[in-house]
Amino acid sequence: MNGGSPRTGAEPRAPEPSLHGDERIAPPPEPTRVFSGIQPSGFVHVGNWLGAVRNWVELSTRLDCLFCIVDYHAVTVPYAAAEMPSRTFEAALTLLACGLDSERGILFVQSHVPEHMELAWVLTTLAPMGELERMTQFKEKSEAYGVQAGLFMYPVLQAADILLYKADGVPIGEDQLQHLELTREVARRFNRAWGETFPEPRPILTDAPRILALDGKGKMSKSQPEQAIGLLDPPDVIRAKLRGAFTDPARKRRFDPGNPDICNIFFLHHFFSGPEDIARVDRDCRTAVLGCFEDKMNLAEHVIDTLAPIRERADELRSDPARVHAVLAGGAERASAIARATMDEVRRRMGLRA
Ligand code: AQP
Repeated sequence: MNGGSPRTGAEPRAPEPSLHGDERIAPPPEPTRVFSGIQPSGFVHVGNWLGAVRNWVELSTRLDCLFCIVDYHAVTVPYAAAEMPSRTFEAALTLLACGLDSERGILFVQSHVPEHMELAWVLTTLAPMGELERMTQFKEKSEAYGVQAGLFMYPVLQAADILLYKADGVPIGEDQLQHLELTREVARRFNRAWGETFPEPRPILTDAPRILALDGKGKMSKSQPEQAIGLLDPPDVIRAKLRGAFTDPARKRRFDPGNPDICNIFFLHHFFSGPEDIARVDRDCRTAVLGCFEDKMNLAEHVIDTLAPIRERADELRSDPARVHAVLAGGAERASAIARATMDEVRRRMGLRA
């Protein structure tokens, strides 16, 4: 099969309930403004796409949306300065190739709008230290890169990103829920201290809130590129990566029956393969008619076909880099107008620059 949007056959996982129990009874109202971000810390992968970006594209067709390449977040881990411009460009190009568009929503780069930093500083005065210390990402990244205040303050900057635009809907993957809960807490604290200013943003999750890495260990992420399928990976790279991917760990020999319910490859089929294929894989894996290798190569072709339109649009855009830069310049201008108005209000409420 192919096509730009993933197939979801049998639902692999129900969308997470929203943060308030009572919202399970009545669905929450549609958000009025949506904000989300992606780090230019490597290539955009199918985890980003299934967990967030395809939702951004859909939401941008009907809501007021801002999407941000959060480069100041990406500087919290070691990187080469010479690579940052191309990473940022590639992130923008990939998002546009996925279907974002300057006509529908604002796409911009965080460092082009300095008010993000200004609001982040204000919010540090309201962010609870205990909660920042408990953040899973802070603990994991501190272990990998050493403890520093940038990693510690990361969720505060994220709160500033969202609140600067008074967004009330944030389409993210499951890994960001903890950070968003902090944003909600900071918004409440600001409103209590300085008067009603910010909405409490809600998460918007897809039916794939957590895509696992190809080795099945942890989530697919940009910091492990060999365990992630890039949206722009060439077909041979996708085949090679899937060839080495983990399946049902209990299936040791070719004629052992497999259990698709615990197989990461079967989970991925739900987003790339048609319902008939999914049913066939489910049946033939359990009876060992289908081997893991053959199944992975079958999935690879579906992934390649599904991502083909994104790759084609990316190739077109690459031949016209000025278009990508123009979208980002226009986006920064439009985002800045909103950001300046919010900061004027924040300063006024706080008695600053009176
Ligand atoms: N594996 C995933 N499954 C579902 N959603 C995911 N997202 C990230 N990984 C998955 C969502 O994608 C958006 C952008 O997140 P990001 O820029 O933080 O992506 P990353 O790949 O996790 O990049 P990092 O942080 O540079 O990699 P690590 O974590 O290895 O350091 C978010 O909405 C995120 O939830």
